Amino acid sequence: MEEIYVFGHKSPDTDTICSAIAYAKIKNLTPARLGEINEETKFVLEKFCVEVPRPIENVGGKKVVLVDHNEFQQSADGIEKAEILEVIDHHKIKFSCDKPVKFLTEPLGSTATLIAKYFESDIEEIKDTDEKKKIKGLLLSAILSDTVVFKSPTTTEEDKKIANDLAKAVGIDDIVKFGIDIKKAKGSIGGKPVESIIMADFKEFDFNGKKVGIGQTEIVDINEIYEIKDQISKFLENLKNKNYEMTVFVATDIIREGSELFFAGDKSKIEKAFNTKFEGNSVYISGLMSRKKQVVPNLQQVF
Ligand SMILES: [Mn+2]
Repeated sequence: MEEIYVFGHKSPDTDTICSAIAYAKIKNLTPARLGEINEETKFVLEKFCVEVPRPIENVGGKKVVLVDHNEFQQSADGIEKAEILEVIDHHKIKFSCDKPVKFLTEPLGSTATLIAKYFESDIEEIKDTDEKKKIKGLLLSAILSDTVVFKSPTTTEEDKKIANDLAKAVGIDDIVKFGIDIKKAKGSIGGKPVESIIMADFKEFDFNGKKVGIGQTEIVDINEIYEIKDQISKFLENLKNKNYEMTVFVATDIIREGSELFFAGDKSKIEKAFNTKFEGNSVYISGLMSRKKQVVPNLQQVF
């Protein structure tokens, strides 16, 4: 039988990887990834004894299911020539396809929430209890990761309810502690090259024909970022000059619940987008947690 590949976006995060694996297990498909997994995802896969999905490069001519993304810019090479069977996603929609496609979307905190919600009965029907526990553990981890342990403004009551049900099923009593453990697994950024800190979770957007790149990292101590402030600004500037109208980096302190926002590009645009003054190339914005819900729409509006 011809293989059907399930994968999420480039620079994969925990929601992308775990949603791909979980959906593949539920529907007997082949999970795949676009790029290396991060430390946080590695922690989750090890915790539930699940293998890292195989990498996939060009998907031209292949049958595919997209999870956790729908923009071709964030997808695999050759996606224009792939046969897209399904999309399951919680991001803004920028998708078109010349054939009918199954498209499942809701503004929930994670793709994993959508999978847990709409495929609950398929999951319950799985006979192998070990396999069922793995699926639920992965979905739980992805929800906690993508909602930043329910602190992100993208979090809904449904995310919380579904996560709590999943936690019960896999035997995790303290869901918040488990969530912080997942986030901490990303580890300290100390000593890591600036490039890997910024590019580990980096997405490209097309705002009115202008290419904007936005990276994000989540940390438990923002001071680590202040120590490498100048290097970050320099890297963003070089990156912008190569390929972008603007580059942005969002360093989110998950304990303080705010972000230091860095940029390279037109200062008046970003000041207008966030209605704030930048000292140099960055500013701390309290309550800023979500690229998808806060950074992207604000920037898109000024472009
Ligand atoms: Mn997601």
